[in-house]
Amino acid sequence: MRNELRVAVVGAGLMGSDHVERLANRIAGASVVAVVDVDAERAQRVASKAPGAIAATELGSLLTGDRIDAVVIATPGFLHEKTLLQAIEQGKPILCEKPLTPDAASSWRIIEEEQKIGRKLIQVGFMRRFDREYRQLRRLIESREMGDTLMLHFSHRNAVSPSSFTSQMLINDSVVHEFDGVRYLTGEEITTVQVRLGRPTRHAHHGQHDPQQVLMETESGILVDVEIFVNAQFGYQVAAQAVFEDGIVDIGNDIGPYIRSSGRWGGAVPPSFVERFNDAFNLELQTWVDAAREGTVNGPSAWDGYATAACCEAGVAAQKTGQKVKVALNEKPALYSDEKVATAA
Ligand code: ISE
Repeated sequence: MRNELRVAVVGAGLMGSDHVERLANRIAGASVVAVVDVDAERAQRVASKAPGAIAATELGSLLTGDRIDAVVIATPGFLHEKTLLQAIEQGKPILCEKPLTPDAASSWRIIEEEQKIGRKLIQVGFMRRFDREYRQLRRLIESREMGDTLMLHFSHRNAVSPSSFTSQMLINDSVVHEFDGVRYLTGEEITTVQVRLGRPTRHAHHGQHDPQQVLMETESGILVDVEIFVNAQFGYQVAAQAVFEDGIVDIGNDIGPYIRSSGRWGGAVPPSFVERFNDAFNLELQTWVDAAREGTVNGPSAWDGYATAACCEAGVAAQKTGQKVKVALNEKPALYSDEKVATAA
């Protein structure tokens, strides 16, 4: 294996800062050498969490030369394309937070650039694939020990959302995880998406419809429903129920320590995705670092980023009409042809 991976983290917000802290303290074989953010003060503050890391406001000059080996992209999705193209041009391994880019056409441009290099460089930050229960459910589906999978029901609930979180972001930033989750769990592409807008909560922000119900179909006809509710107040929950011919499986129901105390029983609800997916984030980063040091990718690829971007596009169109919208995908290029839909075993 190569020497320690020298990483530049681009974007010093919540996720960027979390990745810096994890890479510095919990991940083996990597060090953060630079934190890049347009806000110099924020870059400096986050860089100070990683010994020896410098702060910068631009990635450009850091990429050329021999100062960094790999890039983590944790800026908002609409800024990903430019950074991805810069890093691909320099042949650097990339961990790109989801979404790869906000729409199918720009994600396809990334696929085209990666093909020019001729090898995979990108892992997309779909951390559910690294969650223990998601993996167990996928194995159960694959094994067919309870027969065929017929339906998947998902609940995706956030305690609160920022006031800037628009209706479209419920699809592009939140349900994007279920688009990938369905593809990962079933090994099938999603063929249609429909969105139903019912009674909104009084906690929804102005211009935001919350909750929403997203319905999908997969290639073989598995029916999927997702409740996305981003102001659910009580805490964070990402759960799924799989309906098989011969059984029902639930994951993500906070079966932590069961406590009896002071005349009450129960356990704790995680406040946000950072706590809920803590172990998955560690495994995601460690897997990325190990693969990057070997010059490979061992996680959700640019193809997965593109396919989910196409689902998001269909979802946003479906929000407007309430109708079923077909998901349009280009043919999968040879570079990704060895991948089943579900990578990251
Ligand atoms: C956030 O960006 C995430 O990625 C979380 O996993 C998701 O639950 C949340 O809804 C998103 O806003």
